[in-house]
Amino acid sequence: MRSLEGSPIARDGKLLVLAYDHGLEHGPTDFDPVPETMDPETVFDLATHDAVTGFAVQKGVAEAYYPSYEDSVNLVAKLNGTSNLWMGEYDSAVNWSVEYANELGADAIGFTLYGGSNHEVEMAEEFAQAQEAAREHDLPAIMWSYPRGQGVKNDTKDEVIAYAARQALELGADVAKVKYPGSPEAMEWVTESAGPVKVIMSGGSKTSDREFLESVQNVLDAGGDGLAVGRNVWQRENAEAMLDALEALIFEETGVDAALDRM
Ligand code: FBP
Repeated sequence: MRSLEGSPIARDGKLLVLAYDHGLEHGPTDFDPVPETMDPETVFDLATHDAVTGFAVQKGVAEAYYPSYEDSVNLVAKLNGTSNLWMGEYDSAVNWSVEYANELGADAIGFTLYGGSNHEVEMAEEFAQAQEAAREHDLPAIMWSYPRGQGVKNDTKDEVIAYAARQALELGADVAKVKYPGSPEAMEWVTESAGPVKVIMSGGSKTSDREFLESVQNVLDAGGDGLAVGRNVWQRENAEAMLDALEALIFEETGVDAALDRM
């Protein structure tokens, strides 16, 4: 495991990764709620907020926009990804190498693993190569650990998410990004399963301000280390205010009510 001490993608040991790979993973309809977010610059500008410790994008967006933001944004190079048009068993194409991500100025790599998919073996082998290359460049590896596919009946069940967190530890990730398992008790089991690996929650589809902040608080209370979030930030008209609230909650430990007052 690589310690995140000294890495810009963590602040006081906590992470707030803003994710913006949805144009590939879901398609442009994700930008409908706030049409300006179709323009990557709009979301890159959000990623300059102090609360954001890393910004996760795919290669093409990084190539086109990161050179203008390299002084103000920490790049998480999301190395694999697949469109929603793919109808086969869950899989994720590796779209760029760690070497190229490093050349573009990446501060960390991001990699999806679909445990339970019929393609799990190939994906784990690809992760092994990426993880070892990341070690050579001293880049932390964040695993989007999402059990899905033929072997997985319920991808939000506590034992499935604890397994996802454990898989991240076993395979050498530094951070595991997992779905919230539904209760603080289940989340505690998930963070214990990950050992020293940092566990961050996947944001999910947009919910109310309070509901979303309470789920983040539950993750922190259960020993989690923050959040990787897309839609729950940039699908809001007041995305900056939500980042203000998340900064209060995650880094200043204010609790939900005081965080809501920042909005
Ligand atoms: P959200 O906070 O919007 O869920 O984004 C996190 C993320 O992991 C993105 O990186 C990715 O594009 C998306 O979720 C995938 O969502 P799903 O596969 O669950 O539909």
